[in-house]
Amino acid sequence: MISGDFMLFPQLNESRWLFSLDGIWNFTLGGEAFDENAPKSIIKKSEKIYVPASYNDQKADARFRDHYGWVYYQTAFALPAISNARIMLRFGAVTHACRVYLNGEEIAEHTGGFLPFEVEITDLLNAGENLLTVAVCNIIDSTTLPVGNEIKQSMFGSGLPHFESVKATKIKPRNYPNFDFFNYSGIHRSVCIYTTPKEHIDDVTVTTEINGDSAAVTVKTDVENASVVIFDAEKNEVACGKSGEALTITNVHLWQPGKAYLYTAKITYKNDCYTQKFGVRSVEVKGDKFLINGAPFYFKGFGKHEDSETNGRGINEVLNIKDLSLMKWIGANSFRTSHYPYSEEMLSLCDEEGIVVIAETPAVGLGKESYGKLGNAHKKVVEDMISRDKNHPSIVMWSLANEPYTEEDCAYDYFMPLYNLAHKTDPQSRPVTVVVCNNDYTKDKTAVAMDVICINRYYGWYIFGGDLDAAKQAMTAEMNYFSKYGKPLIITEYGADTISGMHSAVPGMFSEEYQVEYYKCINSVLDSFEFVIGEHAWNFADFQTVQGTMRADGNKKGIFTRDRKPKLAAHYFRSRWQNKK
Ligand code: GCB
Repeated sequence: MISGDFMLFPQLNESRWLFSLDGIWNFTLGGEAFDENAPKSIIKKSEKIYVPASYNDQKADARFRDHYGWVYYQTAFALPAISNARIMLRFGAVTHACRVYLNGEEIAEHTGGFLPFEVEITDLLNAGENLLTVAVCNIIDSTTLPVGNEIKQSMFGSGLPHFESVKATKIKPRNYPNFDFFNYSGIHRSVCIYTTPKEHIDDVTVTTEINGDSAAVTVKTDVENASVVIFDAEKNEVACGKSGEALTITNVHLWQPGKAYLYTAKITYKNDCYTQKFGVRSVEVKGDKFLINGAPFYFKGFGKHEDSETNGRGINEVLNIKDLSLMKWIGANSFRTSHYPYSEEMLSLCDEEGIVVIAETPAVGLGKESYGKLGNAHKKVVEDMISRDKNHPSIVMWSLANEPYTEEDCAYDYFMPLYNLAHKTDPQSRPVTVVVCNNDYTKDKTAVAMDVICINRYYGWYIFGGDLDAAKQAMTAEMNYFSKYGKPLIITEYGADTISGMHSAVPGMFSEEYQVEYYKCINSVLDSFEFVIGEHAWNFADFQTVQGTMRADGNKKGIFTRDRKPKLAAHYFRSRWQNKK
């Protein structure tokens, strides 16, 4: 059994145990085809690998970095005697698809690399040692999110006659991402075992409504008649009642960008209890403004990645702390979880730190042909992401996709049901968007149908590279075009690759000075349009990508280096953002 609908973050409390399986596991690289025998026995000649983290950069070995296909993880554990409980095995994220085996028997299968899944193991455990094996596949193609290209071999030279002899020999298959970040893979987030009483709470949904100085708070659960007690941040009880009832908090403290305030709901049902943090805040799009708690909000910040040296895309909580601290240092107030749902741990940290988040699905790289091929995958990831993340006050908008092809009506027909689904699934009905970057923006009907128009644009880099005068004119023309829709617009990406330490008196592409001049130029355009309600520089930090002629050890558009050193542009943004609105 796999549960995907209800995704309460595991917790240790009076009624629930929580055991971590993170640590050093046994590991072996497999091939393109799934090996039936690998999960059945202890992996022979295994290597050591750390969980959670990508496996790609943990070894000084290109076979790990460039691996294509299946890998096998294994660990053994024993549990203390636990009676009368339901025992769950939970994975925070395994990228991209996996099969899970307990003591040689397959117990779960999951597709989608950025959201949690869990399986009940109460009746499957041995009294002593248990063997847990996880087979993980990293193949991406036109049916997966994110989308991969349908080629498996090195592209260079293909089609040229004198390369036919090379092609005829065995060239190792590889993934060709249709996106610009490294296809890091493996067990990326924590693995744990947790218990609940047999009769238990599976889902909690908190909604709030501000009425003057007070707020009505409703805590819904999947079980009937749970009792609810609400505590303020100082742990004083401020309201109590039953699940489903509107409870009143008087003299309410709002959750504000940069000034977070969290309440805690303690929910008790029979012998089970669960505590859920929440914030009281409102989000609304009105005319061409984005209102948080009724006040216009200007998004200052970044598109980001979950990406770091050695960990790859694996959760890195130290870096999460550092990143939010650097955001405060630079005067940013927000980021987008480009291009996939980030860890629950990061979103909770944003709740605590008052950082505003645009949460994005892993739908990146969608060409026109994707619309017929993805089946229910996109719908499911929208539902699952919102079910997991609905209670985070930091999240103020959902992004359905990054840069899908939207120059034709088929895109509108594809995205409108997803737009409606997101609104329907979200108990707060937050604004919904899709982030676009079309060659001919005048043909796009999809982005402008969303609650907020979100545009990625690279005038002065990919288009008019090195010519900031032309970039300014093109950006002005595009903003003039979008101003007629009467909707708010965020520039969700703009940027220039910059090699840290490269300087030029006359700013040229790739130099730190050019990055500053580029941003000054584009920002001067953004500042002249009232309906522009945000600027997210691409990217917060340099990050790893597939190797290629366009990338020198990854994408260098970071305002910080990959190890979080500020480039010149960081100081420029710091003085801009500390003084802006
Ligand atoms: C984009 C993509 C982003 C890339 C960026 C770039 O438009 O959304 O994933 O990394 O451009 O730097 O090319």
